[in-house]
Amino acid sequence: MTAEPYPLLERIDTPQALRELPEAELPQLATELRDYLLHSVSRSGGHFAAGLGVVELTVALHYTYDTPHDRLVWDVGHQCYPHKILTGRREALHSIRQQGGLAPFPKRNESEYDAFGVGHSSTSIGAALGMALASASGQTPRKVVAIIGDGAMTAGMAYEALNHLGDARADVLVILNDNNMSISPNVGAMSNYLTRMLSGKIYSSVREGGKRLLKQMPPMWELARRTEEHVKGMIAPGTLFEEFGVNYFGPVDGHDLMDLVRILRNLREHKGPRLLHIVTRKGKGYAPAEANPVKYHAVSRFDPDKGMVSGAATRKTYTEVFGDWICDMASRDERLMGITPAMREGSGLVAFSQRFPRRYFDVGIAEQHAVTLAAGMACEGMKPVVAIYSTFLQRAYDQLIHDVALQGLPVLFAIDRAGAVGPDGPTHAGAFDLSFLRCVPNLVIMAPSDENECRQMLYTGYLQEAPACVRYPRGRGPGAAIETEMQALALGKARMLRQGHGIAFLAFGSPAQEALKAAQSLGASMFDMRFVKPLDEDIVRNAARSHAALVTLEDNVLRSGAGSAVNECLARAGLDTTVLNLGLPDRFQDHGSREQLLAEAGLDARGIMAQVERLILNGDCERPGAQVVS
Ligand SMILES: Cc1ncc(C[n+]2csc(CCOP(=O)(O)OP(=O)(O)O)c2C)c(N)n1
Repeated sequence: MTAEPYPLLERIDTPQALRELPEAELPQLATELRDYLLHSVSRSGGHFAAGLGVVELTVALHYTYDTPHDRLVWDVGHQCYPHKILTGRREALHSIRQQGGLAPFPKRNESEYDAFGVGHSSTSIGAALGMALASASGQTPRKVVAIIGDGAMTAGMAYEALNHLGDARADVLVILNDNNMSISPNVGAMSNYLTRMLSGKIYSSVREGGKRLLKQMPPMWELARRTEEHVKGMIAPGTLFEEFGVNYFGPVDGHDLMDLVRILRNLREHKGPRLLHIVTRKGKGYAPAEANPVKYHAVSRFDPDKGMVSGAATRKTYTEVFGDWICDMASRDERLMGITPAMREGSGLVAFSQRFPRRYFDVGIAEQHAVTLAAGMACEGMKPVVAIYSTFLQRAYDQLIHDVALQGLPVLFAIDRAGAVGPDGPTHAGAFDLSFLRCVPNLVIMAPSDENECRQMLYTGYLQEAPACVRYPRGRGPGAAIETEMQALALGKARMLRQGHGIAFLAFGSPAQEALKAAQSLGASMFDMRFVKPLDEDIVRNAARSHAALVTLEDNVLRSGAGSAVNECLARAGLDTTVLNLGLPDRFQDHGSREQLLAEAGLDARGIMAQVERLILNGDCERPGAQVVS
């Protein structure tokens, strides 16, 4: 960046300084803020297009609300970069998502301006309502604003909170940031409804009318009355939000900063549940991002003058392996239905959605519904495949147990981003699925050690007459040759990768590659366990009898994970073998690269060797049943 290209922005170290600026300088500040965001994120990578879309809104909010006393609750939080810049973190923005740097999302212990920690979507209205009710119960009076996108408005949680908000009559302003985009183009009846509201004559007349109202700057009650009547009259009979008991204002242009300031000033003085509908453009102000907001939702580093250029990849990611498999499988079996909760790109379903549009279902950010929908399809003889990130499957846990597993329905869960995820931080960690899945009856759980195994496991799971899960990590595998032919694996059977002596490594999924290196150096035996459930208990018992010690490895928290399954098996068999369990620690790991997080957990070859030497070779290892936390 050139020296001092941001004369106004560089003076804003706190929102207080922003509030001291004359209103006339705000547009210039917004221009600088947008430019700063572009240049910083193009150097660091990170979430981008959503932030560009809320530059004016962020300036207007901090200008009109008394932050941090008043609470701004950002939904998902991927759009919070401008907020971080204006709240004392400008200079640190370049470090975002890197180990030791700024967190990728709002985080309460990073800044007093981050009122609520986020990462998973659609929590903002509920959290804001909680804060408003706390404030109303005699605590410090304050204003609370929830900022939620139209994508995040596809989730059940948002409606559960609206339902409560309208009834509680609590003092919350919800700002609906409508850009007609989720990560992909937004879907669903709500999205269609918002589009209809904005279309054609209704929108322009409301907008023009709204502007006239605002220019006259009437006293608040008058504005409220007239705006309400106006909106009721124009869009009526009452918006959906009003049916919920939430006063609706809008739609207004979310890039007209001066209007936003005036509207927010008025709404701030208003009481009760109210919703301001703003219309913005995702990627606003950077032409490549406006043209392709999906591509610029989250970016790696790029040259602002040239835009993002995709590099030629040599090895396939696990996501791509899944994307190829589901297309191959769908062309063989017409019963296959592919389901994603709003993650078409991230889950590798773009080709499937294009080739099999009638069997492709993007249900919006609705993980719970995605799983129950699959259960319903399975009841009728279909073969649903739910493509879901490990972290988001947490949302659908009851549906997985109650709707799928309990009924023994053949739903295949393709669980992406399992294990350490990396730059998105603890909100997106896939560290828990083995623990929370292993205890559910009727499930088959597989973890591939390479790309080909992933493909064969997906096929194996698909053939089951019961629910099955394949959990695979973010990024690329070791580069195994992928067989086009699909072959079902023997259920619950591990495979030996190396015959050694003394120590046996039992690896579950992706740590197998690093474990193999360690096993080679130590002359140890090595098993690719493949199945976390059913566990290959014969292999476990035999390995325990023929080796002095076992080392289990998994890309999952140690607590209740695959290593625990081995410990339980040994305890049941009365085997007193020395066991070292390696896996992710019993704490939330901060953001960093996936490799850094794995190394931090001692799951790289070096870490594995060091722990084995310390804990086994020095005779310092705990007995089976006890966890050795790295
Ligand atoms: C529970 C959950 N599921 C999926 C995601 C992944 N995700 C992050 S942002 C996003 C789209 C959000 O769209 P919207 O709220 O409209 O914000 P925009 O990016 O359009 O500004 C999705 C699906 C998530 N964060 N949380």
